[in-house]
Amino acid sequence: MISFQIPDMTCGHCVAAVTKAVKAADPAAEIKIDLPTHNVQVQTSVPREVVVAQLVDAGYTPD
Ligand SMILES: [Cu+2]
Repeated sequence: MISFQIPDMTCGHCVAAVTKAVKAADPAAEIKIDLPTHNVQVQTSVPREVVVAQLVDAGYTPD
């Protein structure tokens, strides 16, 4: 399980974009997003930096 804070994820569109980015890194990933706290939890077998790279590509700044 890896976890990110994404402060610039602020609405439903962002949730969809973040989900899509994570799925691009790992189509089998399980994603839990809590929008009010900007927290994203990902159950995946790919390295954290691979997921981060996709999120950055999508225009977000995961922490
Ligand atoms: Cu948004």
